Amino acid sequence: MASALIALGGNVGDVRATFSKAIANICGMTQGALVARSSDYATPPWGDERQPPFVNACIEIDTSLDPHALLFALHKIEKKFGRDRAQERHWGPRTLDLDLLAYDDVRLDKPELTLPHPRLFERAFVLVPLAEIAPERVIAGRRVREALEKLSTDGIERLPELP
Ligand code: A4P
Ligand code: MG
Repeated sequence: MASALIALGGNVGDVRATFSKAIANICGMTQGALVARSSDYATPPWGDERQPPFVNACIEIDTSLDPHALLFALHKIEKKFGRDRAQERHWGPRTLDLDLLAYDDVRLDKPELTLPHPRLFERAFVLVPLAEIAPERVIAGRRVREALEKLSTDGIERLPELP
């Protein structure tokens, strides 16, 4: 079994409900066991500010799929929850974005799959939820908690648990 860290994001529709269903699908489709799930966070849009705020979260799963098969499953789940890559713009609004942040200590440098995720350390909307579930994890030589200390977390708010 390998440990995979996955970031969830979205800003179209009932994103928190989508996350709950998507996480159940991720565990089902990836033969994965949920190890940890962060809180949901409301986050200001990054990259392209002309869009509504996002909800972001991170999970850790144990999975027997290899990294490519795991990413393929994540893309299928994005599509199932209404993501249409043909209709969207880069960094623009979407129902569900699933990024593979890290897979054990695997390093890959392919356009279709780069591991660890190349923009992970620039993004407080990823590191805040990740630091909640894996503060001491070292990814590409950097400890998650310390990487987060370098970023501004302005405007990021932890959302209360859903009833
Ligand atoms: N790809 C390569 N490596 C990976 C990996 N480790 N995980 C490839 C996932 N995908 C990977 O992905 C584009 C291609 O990257 C895929 O075909 C995949 O094979 P994408 O998710 O369609 O790309 P994107 O979303 O347009 O770009 P990018 O850079 O992944 O950006 P984001 O972060 O996904 O952009 N602001 C806030 N607050 N919260 C957000 O969640 N998200 C975005 C979307 C913009 N601003 C945001 C948020
Ligand atoms: Mg993405």
